[in-house]
Amino acid sequence: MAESSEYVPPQVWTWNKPSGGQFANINRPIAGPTHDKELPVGRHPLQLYSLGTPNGVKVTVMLEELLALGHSGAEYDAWLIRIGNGDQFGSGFVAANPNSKIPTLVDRSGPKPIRVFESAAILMYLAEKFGAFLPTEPAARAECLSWLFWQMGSAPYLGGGFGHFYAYAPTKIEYAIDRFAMEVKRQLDVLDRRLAESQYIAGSDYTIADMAILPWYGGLVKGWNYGAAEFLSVHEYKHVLRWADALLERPAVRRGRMVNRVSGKPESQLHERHDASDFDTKTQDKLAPAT
Ligand SMILES: N[C@@H](CCC(=O)N[C@@H](CS)C(=O)NCC(=O)O)C(=O)O
Repeated sequence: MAESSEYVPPQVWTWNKPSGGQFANINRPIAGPTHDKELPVGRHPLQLYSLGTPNGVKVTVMLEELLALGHSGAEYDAWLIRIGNGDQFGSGFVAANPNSKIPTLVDRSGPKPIRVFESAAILMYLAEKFGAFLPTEPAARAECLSWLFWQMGSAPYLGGGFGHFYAYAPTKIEYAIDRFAMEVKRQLDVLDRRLAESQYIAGSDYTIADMAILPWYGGLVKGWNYGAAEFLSVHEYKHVLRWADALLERPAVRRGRMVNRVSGKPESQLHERHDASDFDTKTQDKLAPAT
């Protein structure tokens, strides 16, 4: 292994220089707002403040699935939060989510707005509100929630660990990439073994556990995340690929993946969603270029 540079941590860490690497400009060691800005509010009961990242997509897929089932109360406005510009540090956003991360939901259907942050909390909130995609029978429910929280505990090793050091860090550190590649391959094997015996993650029904895991691990085996498909030999995870391909055929998954998306083909990007018809009329290829 290559020699690492001789960094000796000081007695007390201080924030005195940008850490380097992609996203360094939004990293801060303190919480709270940096500026005053109210959040916009649209006409629907549910207001989503998000971005089309793997964590954001979980929620837009869930909302599109609920609408596809006929739950009109799941109509939503999806507002774009550009985290690279620091929108998550506006005062209105921080009031809705003190952790300053997308996705964040505000339910305005009742007498008082209800804020919900953390993607798994949002998925559970919506599943319970509409009675869908979360089994009620105790064993099935336990299996679903176990996999949902498996995703919440595991994905930071994938994104913050592997993805960061493989794709974003300013220098390639063999020790860090080895450590997290090992863990991510182990996680993929966990999923592959599960999906060898089960059609969906939690059993024979499609649930919020599938919605949470798809954008992270499905995206990884499809080669969308970190350009790491070859490096991680993702073709080895045949059952994960079978499952991801099947889910990606679902119309609601296709729509959900377009919402708040700001990269990729123009026809796949619907920056904001305020009406079901926006998928046909407001994707980036249909909007006049800004002058
Ligand atoms: N555990 C959180 C993670 C959310 C998260 O990390 N969101 C990222 C984008 S995927 C974010 O908003 N980053 C902005 C920042 O760190 O300032 C969840 O699942 O909702």
